[in-house]
Amino acid sequence: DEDLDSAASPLPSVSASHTDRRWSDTTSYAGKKKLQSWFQLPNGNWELGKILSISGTESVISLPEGKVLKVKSENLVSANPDILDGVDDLMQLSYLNEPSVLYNLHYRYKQDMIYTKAGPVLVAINPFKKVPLYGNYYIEAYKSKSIESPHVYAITDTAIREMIRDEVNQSIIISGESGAGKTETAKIAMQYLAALGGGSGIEYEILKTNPILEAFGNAKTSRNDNSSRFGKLIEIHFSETGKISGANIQTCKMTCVSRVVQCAEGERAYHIFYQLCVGAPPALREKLNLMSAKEYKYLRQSSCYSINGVDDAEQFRIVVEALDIVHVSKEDQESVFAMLAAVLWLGNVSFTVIDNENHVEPVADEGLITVAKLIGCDIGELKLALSTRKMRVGNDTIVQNLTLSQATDTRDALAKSIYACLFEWLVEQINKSLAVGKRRTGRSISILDIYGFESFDRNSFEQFCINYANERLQQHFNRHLFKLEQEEYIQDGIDWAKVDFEDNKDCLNLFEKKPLGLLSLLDEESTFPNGTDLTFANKLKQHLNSNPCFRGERDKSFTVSHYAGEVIYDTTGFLEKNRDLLHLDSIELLSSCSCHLPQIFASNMLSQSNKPVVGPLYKAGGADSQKLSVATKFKGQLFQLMQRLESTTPHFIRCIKPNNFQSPGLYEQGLVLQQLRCCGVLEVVRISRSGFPTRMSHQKFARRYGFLLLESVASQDPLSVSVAILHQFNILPEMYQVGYTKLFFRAGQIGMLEDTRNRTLHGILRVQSCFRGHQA
Ligand code: AOV
Ligand code: MG
Repeated sequence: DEDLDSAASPLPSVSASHTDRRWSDTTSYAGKKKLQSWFQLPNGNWELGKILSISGTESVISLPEGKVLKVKSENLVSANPDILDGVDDLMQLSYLNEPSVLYNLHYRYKQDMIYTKAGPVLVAINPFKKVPLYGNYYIEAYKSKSIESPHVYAITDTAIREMIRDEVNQSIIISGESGAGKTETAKIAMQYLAALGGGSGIEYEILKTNPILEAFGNAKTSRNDNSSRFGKLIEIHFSETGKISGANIQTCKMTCVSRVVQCAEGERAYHIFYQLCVGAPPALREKLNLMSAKEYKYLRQSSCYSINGVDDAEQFRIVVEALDIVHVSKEDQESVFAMLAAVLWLGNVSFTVIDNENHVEPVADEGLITVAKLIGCDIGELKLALSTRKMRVGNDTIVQNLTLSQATDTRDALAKSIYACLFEWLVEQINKSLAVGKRRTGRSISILDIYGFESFDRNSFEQFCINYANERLQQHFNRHLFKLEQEEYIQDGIDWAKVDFEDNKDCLNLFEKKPLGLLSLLDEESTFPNGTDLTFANKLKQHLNSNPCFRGERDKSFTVSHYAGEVIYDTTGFLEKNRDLLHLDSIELLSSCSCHLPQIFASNMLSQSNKPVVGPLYKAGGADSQKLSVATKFKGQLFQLMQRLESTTPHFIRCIKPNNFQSPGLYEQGLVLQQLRCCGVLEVVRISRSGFPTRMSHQKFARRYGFLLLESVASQDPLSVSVAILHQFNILPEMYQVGYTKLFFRAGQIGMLEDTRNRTLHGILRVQSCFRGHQA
């Protein structure tokens, strides 16, 4: 028998074997003879084997089913002792390698312990079933710290405490692939915050924004039955007393709402359409001339109308109740539903050819008549808006008839615009209702929940935008957990061995570089009247082939190497979706309507210039600013979101999807590993373990804990006070480092001091109140 340590080398991707070994050496387990080791099966999964013997470079191991194998020793990876099974924090593992991490997460997952810490990051594995971890009992337990195991509640509690302690705004940033559980996690965090209370029911109102935004912004995709199609940052404001005083929601608008008019098989349009169709009470049905979902062409494109286990009618009642609570009046609610019905009926508008040049006009059937009634416009004007376009020639305005495909595009563009405006308007109403905050302290906790990374069989403009957003988010994660962290050590003169991490700046560059990046080239091609998806694809291949993250593909496709994997994009429809043209004729139609929502939409479109408007009638000067493309606007919104986050202390939650079937209990090692790898979870643990995650300036430290000193220090400078505190509390030298401006601590060290401080303060308060009691 020889020492197994040298035989067992970690996998390349977790390499850095020097540091690995250093860690193992610091544990009591190190040096003892290991009996267990990980062995990788041909299918890629890892099995725990018992080592029977070792001779030279070969080992004999026995696998659980009794199979005995002779393997190369170098293919074995150290396993942790049983005593470490299921540790709360991956930082506690003696051997930090991929199979050990996978095993530990699975060990916990099997017992419904879906949360595990990876240093500062909370890893959440989607259970795809109800787990008994939530509700008031647990909220109270986490508040009083009688439970300490990792949880969304715990991380939210930390955010609250740090907001109060450091007087810095906090953010909870949730990431993960589509269907990994981000939106559910965001709601769980909100639940914990809401339990802090606020008065006047504001906390209840905040919770009720969820069913509304999900109804209008989520849809069933092939990855997730309740997939968010918009990004959301909810900022919750606090009063001096630590109660909720208000909130604000900022959305990164649905990249394009093409799902309204176009939907893949097996997927659905936004939930609210189906909820309305089955849930509207009889009087409303009659008023809106509602039919069942199957009767609407927009919804009929996919034969999927319902979702397993979801009662759309019941959801409709929940949405209506929520709208009541966020103070959307009954009258406004009816207008909202009328807009939805108008969108559906627009899809049923059909056209007939009126001349031999294939020009068309809408058929004056139930569809057309109902749309006119619902938005409150003249049938004749609606007909004209859908089938003609005004052109200016010299000083004259001429009217041009549209062909069938032009008219269909015009109709669909109108439907999409109405829906997009409606969503925006709703968010605005919700924000008005949540802005009740009396005296604002400026303190807040923000929760970020966006659409997760997506890779389908066919990926279009929507995936392109979503994955770009995720790339940005990943950069934020990298910056905070790797770059800034390490820069801070170096700046403060701390002895530090650098840890490498996967940087995604090449990929971000591919998107953002000017003038030769994906976004710039897309915008450029979109402004060319003769630009097509094919010319766009060719331009990409011509200019970007040297970027390591880009690869041109056959036909009109290209591949991007994202941090989370390669995705092939099909450029079909890219230009049209990016232009997202709405003719001025359509806007004029909306502004001529007698109903108030269409009027608001029209004026928003014109004033915010957030809608590219085409047509000869727009005023000179305004023209260019109105031509912002969808991708550019999206980038702008994304940057705004990220900017808000920049000034906050981030808390990261990484959601992991254990299988692609939305199925409980199924834990696919390969899939989990791929997600752990691409978001750098192991590297985070490595940095945290060798690093000093807690830090405090000398001044602050002296101020906060100085009063605990038994002997007053002669010299009053903060550094001496700090050092005296460290000595008095016997904090071991390897547990902290003294930097030029700050003290750096290893994880968990400050907790003990905080406890002592709280106990002491508590004692003082008790003495004081006893004293007052005596006086009374
Ligand atoms: P996502 O937000 O990450 O996807 P969701 O939060 O919508 O994913 O989660 C998908 C589904 O997983 C939910 O509808 C639940 O059925 C289940 N789920 C997630 N977390 C939990 C939990 N903690 N407990 C029980 N079930 C859960 V996307 O929005 O597609 O990126 O764009
Ligand atoms: Mg979501």
